[in-house]
Amino acid sequence: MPEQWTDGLNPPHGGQLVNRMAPASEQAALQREAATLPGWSLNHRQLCDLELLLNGGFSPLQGFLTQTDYESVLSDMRLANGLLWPMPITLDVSEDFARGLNVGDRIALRDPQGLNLAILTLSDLWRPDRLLEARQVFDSEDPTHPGVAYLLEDSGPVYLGGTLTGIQAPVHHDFQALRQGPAELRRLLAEQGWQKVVAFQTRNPMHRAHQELTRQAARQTGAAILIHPVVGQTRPGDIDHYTRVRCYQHLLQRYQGESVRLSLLPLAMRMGGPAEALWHAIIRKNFGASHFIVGRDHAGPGKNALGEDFYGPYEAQELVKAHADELGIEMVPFRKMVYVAQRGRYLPAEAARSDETVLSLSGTELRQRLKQGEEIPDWFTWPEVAAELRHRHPPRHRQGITLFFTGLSGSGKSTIAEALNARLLEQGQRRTTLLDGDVVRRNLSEGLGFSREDRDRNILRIAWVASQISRHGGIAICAQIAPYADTRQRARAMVEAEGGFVEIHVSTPLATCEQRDRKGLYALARAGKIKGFTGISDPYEPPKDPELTIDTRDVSPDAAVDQIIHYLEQAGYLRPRHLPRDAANEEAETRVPLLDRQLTVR
Ligand code: PPS
Repeated sequence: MPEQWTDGLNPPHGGQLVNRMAPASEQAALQREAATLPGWSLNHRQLCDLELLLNGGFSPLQGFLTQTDYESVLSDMRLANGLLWPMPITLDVSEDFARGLNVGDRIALRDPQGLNLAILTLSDLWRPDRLLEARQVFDSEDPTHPGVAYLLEDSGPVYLGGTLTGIQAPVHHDFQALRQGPAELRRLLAEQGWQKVVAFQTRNPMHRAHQELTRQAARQTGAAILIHPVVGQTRPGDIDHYTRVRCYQHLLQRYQGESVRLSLLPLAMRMGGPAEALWHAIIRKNFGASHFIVGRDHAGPGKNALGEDFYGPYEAQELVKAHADELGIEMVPFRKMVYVAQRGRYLPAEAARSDETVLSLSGTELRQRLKQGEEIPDWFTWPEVAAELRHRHPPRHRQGITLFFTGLSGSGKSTIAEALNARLLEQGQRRTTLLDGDVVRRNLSEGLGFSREDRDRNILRIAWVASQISRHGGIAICAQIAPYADTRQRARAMVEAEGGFVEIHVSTPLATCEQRDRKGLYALARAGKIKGFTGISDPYEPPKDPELTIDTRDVSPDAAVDQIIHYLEQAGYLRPRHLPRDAANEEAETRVPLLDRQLTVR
C-alpha cells in the first residue's frame, strides 16, 4: 500500500483512488459501441452503485463483484485479496436478460431514460443463494429489513460480475454545486488546507443535537467537519433529500467561523447496521476523511417483525472499533445527545446529572408534531429548519388525501361520492377531483374489460392519478368496485407515499343491490348474459380494516356525507366548519386530536 498520498489527506482504501471513466476522447466511440450491445436498464440502487464504482467512491472496486470476491465478502467481510470490504456490490439481473450471455461479453448499462452510462465486461455470471446472503450480510431473513427485502423480493436471480468502463456519469440536475466525487472533494478539501477531516453520515435532517455532535467531534480531533449526507437511496419513508438538503444548507449558516463543508453522497444504503458502518467508514476514507462519526444505531433498519431492534444500539461502533487498525480512518464514537434544560445546551446523555431536566425528541415524535401542526421547540431545531419540515409535512388540513370508495355495483358508492364532492365544493376549503368508476372507464381506462388483469389495471391507474392529486394537496374522490383486497392494498401503498388514504367500504349487501338493480345488470348477470359479474360470478373481497363502513340500507346519501365529513374533521383533514377560513387561524386549528381509525356508520 503506498505510504504517500499526494493531496495530504487520508489515502483511499487500498491506496489508490479508482477512476473507471474512459478518457473524453474515447467516449463517442464507446457510445456508438454501447448502442449495439445488449443493454441492462439499471434500477435506482444499481444506478447509485454504478456512480460510486465509476468515480472511486467504492475504491478499490473496479466493477461489480466477481463470484470469488462475493463469496469472500460474505464469509469474511473481505475481498479475495484480503482487503476489508463488508458489503457485496453486485449487479442482479433477470433470467431473461442473463440467457445467452457469455463470459467476455460486453454489456451496456443504461439509466432509466436509456442513456448508456458504462460498459461492463462480463467476467462472471452466477445464481447466488440470496437467503444465505441475507443471513451473512444482514444477520437476518426478515423482509421488514429493507436490505433483506431487496434481496428476497426485488433483486434479480442472476448476478453479473466484471470490470466497468464509464462512458458518462449518472446525470443529476439538483444541487449540482454540492455534488462532488472523491477526487474533486479531495481537491477542494486540500485547497482549504485541511488535513484532518471528520465526516458525518446522515439520512435525516440535522438539528441542534447533530450540530453539537459535529462540533464536539471537531474539537476532540482537531479536524474540519465534512457533512456528508446520503442522497441516493435511504430507508423507505425517510424525508426526501430535496427537503433535507435545504435543511443542511440552513444548518451551515449556523456554524460560526468553524471549518465545515457540505457535500452530497449518492449512496444506496442497505441499512445494514454494523457492516454498513464499516462500509461507510471506508467510503469516507476514499473521500479524504481522516475521522468518521459513528453514533447510536448507525444505519439501523428499524424494528423487525417482532418489534425488536435488528442490531444492538452500539454494535456498529464495536465492529468498527474491532477493525480500527486496518481501517485507516479513525472512528469518533458518540452516545445519544440530549438537551439539558438547566444548562441550556446539548450533552451526551450520560453527562447529565440525575436532578437535571433532559429533553429529546425522537424522529417519530417529530413527525407526529408536524402532522398535527404542533410546535417544534426552539431547543430542538432552528426556525428555518422547522419551516422547511413544515412545508414538506403540512398539517393534515393541507395534506392531499384520497377518499377511496369500494363496494358492489349498485351499493351506492357513486351517489355518496358525488354528494360528498358537491358538499366539499360548497364548503370551499379544499380542491377536489371526482374519479367515478363509470367515468374513469370511459376515459382513463377505455378499452379495459372486467378480467382480473383489466380490473387491476383500472384500479392501479386510478390509484396513480389519485396519488398525483394527493401529492399536490388535493382531495381525490374515487368510486369503483375495486373487488380484490390485494389490489386495494397496492392502491393504498401508492397513495400513502404522497398523502392520506381513507378507504370507505359501501357495504350494502348483495341482496339489496340485486333487488335495486338500477342498471338491470344483475338480471343480465343471473341470466348468464354478463360473464364475471362482481358478486354473482366474480368475487368481491370485503375490506377487513376500512377507515369507514357505510351501509346504504340504513343511511341516506346526505347522512353518509355528514358522517364522512365528521370523520375528516376529527382526523384533521378538514378544519371544523365553525372556524373561519382565513389563514391566520391555521396553526391553532390544526391541533385536533386523532380519531380512532375505524368508524362504522349505520
Ligand atoms: S372494477 O372492478 O373496480 O374495475 O369495476 P368498475 O371500474 O368500478 O366498474 C364497474 C361498473 O361497470 C359495470 N360492469 C360491471 N361491474 C362488475 N362486473 C362486471 N362484469 C361488469 N360489467 C360491467 C357496472 O355498471 C359497474 O358500475 P357500478 O357503478 O359499480 O354499478
